[in-house]
Amino acid sequence: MLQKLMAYVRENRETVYSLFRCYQSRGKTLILGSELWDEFHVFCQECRDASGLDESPLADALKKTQEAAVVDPWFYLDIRPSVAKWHYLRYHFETMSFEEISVSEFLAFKESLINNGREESILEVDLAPFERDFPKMSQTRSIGHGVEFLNRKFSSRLASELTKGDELLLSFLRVHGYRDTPFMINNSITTVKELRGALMQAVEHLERQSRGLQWHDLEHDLRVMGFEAGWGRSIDGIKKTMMMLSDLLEASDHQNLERFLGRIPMIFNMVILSPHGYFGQDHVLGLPDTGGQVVYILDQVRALEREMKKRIYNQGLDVDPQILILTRLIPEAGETTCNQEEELVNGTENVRILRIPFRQEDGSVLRHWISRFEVWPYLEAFAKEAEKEVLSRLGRRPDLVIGNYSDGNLAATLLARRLEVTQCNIAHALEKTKYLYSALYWQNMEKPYHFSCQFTADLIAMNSADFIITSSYQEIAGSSDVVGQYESYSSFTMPGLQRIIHGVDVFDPKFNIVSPGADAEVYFPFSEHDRRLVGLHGEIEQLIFGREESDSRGWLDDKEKPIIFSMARLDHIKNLTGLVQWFAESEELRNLANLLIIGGTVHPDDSGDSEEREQIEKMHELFEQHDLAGKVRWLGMRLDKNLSGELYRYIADHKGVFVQPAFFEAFGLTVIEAMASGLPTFATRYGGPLEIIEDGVSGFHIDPNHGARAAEILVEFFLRSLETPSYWQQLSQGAIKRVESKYTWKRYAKRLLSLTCIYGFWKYATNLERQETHRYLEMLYHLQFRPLASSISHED
Ligand code: UDP
Ligand code: LCN
Repeated sequence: MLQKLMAYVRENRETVYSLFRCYQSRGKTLILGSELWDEFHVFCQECRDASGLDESPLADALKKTQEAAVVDPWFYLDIRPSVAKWHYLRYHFETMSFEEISVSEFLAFKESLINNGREESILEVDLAPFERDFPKMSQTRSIGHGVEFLNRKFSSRLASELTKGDELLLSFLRVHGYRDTPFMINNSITTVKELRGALMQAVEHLERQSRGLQWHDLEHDLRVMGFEAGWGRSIDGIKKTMMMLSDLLEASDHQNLERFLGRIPMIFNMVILSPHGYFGQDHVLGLPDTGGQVVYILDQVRALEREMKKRIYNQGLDVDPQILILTRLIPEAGETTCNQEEELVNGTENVRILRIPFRQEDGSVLRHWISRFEVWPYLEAFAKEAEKEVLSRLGRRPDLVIGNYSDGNLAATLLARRLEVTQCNIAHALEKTKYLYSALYWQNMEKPYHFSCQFTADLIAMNSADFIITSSYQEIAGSSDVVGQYESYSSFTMPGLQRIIHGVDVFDPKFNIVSPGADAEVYFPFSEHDRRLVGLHGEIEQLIFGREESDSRGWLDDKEKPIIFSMARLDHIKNLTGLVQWFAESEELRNLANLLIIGGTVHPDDSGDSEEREQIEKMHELFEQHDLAGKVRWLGMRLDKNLSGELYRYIADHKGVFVQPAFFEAFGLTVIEAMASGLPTFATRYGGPLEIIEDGVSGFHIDPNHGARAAEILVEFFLRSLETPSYWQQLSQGAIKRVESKYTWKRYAKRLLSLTCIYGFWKYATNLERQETHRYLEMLYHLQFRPLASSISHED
């Protein structure tokens, strides 16, 4: 692409000059890709000499440009020709030269725009040199499938270095055990040759035994041959695991290796960190900073415990797995249980929420909720206290530490390094792409958001994790026209603080897509009548069709119309007010349907969150401006899961739809909940929903920046469903099938456990340790992050 572009610019000097001048004349120093593109069209129409320009390599490049920066005599561009690939270029107005430049030069130019043309000396962060020998993927379609790549890459290496590979497997078998009990093999097997012989002897022995026998009937004989527990419970299971290993010793094959590793007992307990927000089981969803992450973790631990128990049982062991969720203790916790130190998670045997307070510098406990943007000074002490708690609870190191969101991932980094255990990160939502120019103009946003801390913490945690799981491909590398959330960390600048040359590499095999599910006990199709909670219908009807009361605004006059439903935290990014506005501005839509919104509270004074307060006020303004009472009902309340599950279905009974209008949604649990219930769903095309929904088959994509078009899509759907009632059914079925086939917690738990085993093995067997990177990150933590964090606690 670059060569063709350069040639075009050389051969069409005048047209290119006029076009770039036209951009310059607009007087903006930073121009977004979409603005460049709009302007380009106007130029093509207005300029007589521009024939052929709209199909030229320059048009192609501008279409793929994310951003341009202009200050006379320069015009800088960053072009993203395809997912996760970048080129940086600059044009000189006087010489008309056009050349490729380094990312560092591009970022330095952007800094100079903020610093009034001054060049500054700045810390350049570059992780690339530390990872030079690390295996990386090259194809964009491999992104998010890191484990498959590692398996292919290393198993062939294992096979080519045969004896070394076999010895590795042997020594790996030796490291397993629980407390003082060894698993798999004992000291009587010391060489690969002995292992091969013992396996052959054991399999022959098992073939002579009767089929119903179990490990404890066989353990005496097998122990003499050199085997310990862990191979399986039933005789067939034990034999199968042994034969798998024999096959592997004969010829390494990555699929067999993956299956074999999944059978080795490696995971008995886990620690999950989620410090911010209100982490509780009741009355928390919808509170500030408290949404999908809490739902995700509570469903995740139930599924993980189930799967861990199943695996441990099948491995023939009698160990009860334990999972600890570490969160923040909030003494002034309102009607939530976040002031309790410990809680057993409902529906589990051994999963506990442990709450550890945030402490001030003098050791006193911080008593009230603070926003997720202000947690940074408290995390180090939190992680230290967590470490003590974990070791005393488990009596050993955990097998896996999982961090959640930026703060949990940083705490996980601190904990995993100290305990020397495997670290997994889950971002849920990265803030960086949510706010325009959040890095470049960080200084203007520092007071409310403290992005200096958050983005530094993100960089440290992302690079420190052994593996990262994401809910979608989108999250890592976006799409052909939208930059991925992780990708946005590959290079960026925060003037006056740091210039990130190479921060995160999305081609790193640490990235794996493991999508969450919707709790199938709660969110099931409306057509499953026997399971329905009809007892809740009175309450639901009251919620939907009741009068305006202290926790609601508006009511619905026409009960016959289908309902457009949306439910979310009342954050700016969720754009619930946008949806109300589209609805208000489309007469056709108002004639066809009612609108029901659940989110936040209707009283601004009840909210401690500034963004939420702003949205509440905006919502009231919309009601007044467009006279929405009678057509829109807004419930400022939080529903428990069973009630919301039945509410989705109730709305489906009446041929309603669900809309998720967010400016950006990292994944979107409400989207899969609504779909699992059978609601045709219309969701934002920015983020996870683009991948969850197949447009026109299992729902519809809408663009939150083009509200009128989104309203039209809804109108078209309702009209078509009126004409052909089976159309609604078709979309409803499509939605249900999509969730059943792709988004289940069972699938999630299996995959996460097998990833943990596989990364554990490769970390042991190769130099995946990344020691150099860790040393560099330690410096970044101490010299950059800590002073930034401590400056927050000294703010007035
Ligand atoms: N939720 C809820 N009541 C509310 C708002 C949200 O039960 O008033 C639940 C919703 O059902 C979903 C989660 O909170 O399970 C929100 O997750 P999502 O991924 O959609 O968004 P997030 O809040 O994490 O950004
Ligand atoms: C946070 C978000 O913003 C959502 O998009 C996700 O669905 C949720 O976390 C769970 O991962």
